[in-house]
Amino acid sequence: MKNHSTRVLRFAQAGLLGAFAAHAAIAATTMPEFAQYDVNKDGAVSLEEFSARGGKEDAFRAGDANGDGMLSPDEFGKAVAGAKNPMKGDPK
Ligand SMILES: [Ca+2]
Ligand SMILES: [Ca+2]
Repeated sequence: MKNHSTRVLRFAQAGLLGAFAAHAAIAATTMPEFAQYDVNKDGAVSLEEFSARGGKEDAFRAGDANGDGMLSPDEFGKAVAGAKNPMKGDPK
């Protein structure tokens, strides 16, 4: 009885870990190193932080959808994706 419930628990944990790892892998590809760019940890990447890591101002402007001069994690992902994609133009 005890053995059985332990095994089920382990299985559940493995499943959770697997799901978490997959999610982390997806997050890593969509927004690489956001935390590394966000030096002051205010949850947004400024142009200074972006260019300090070698980011191009063009990519920063392209990613800054709301034009507040800061990249949110979401905007950061777009800026990096745009920088990696040599094709300019509207992806839609
Ligand atoms: Ca910051
Ligand atoms: Ca912004």
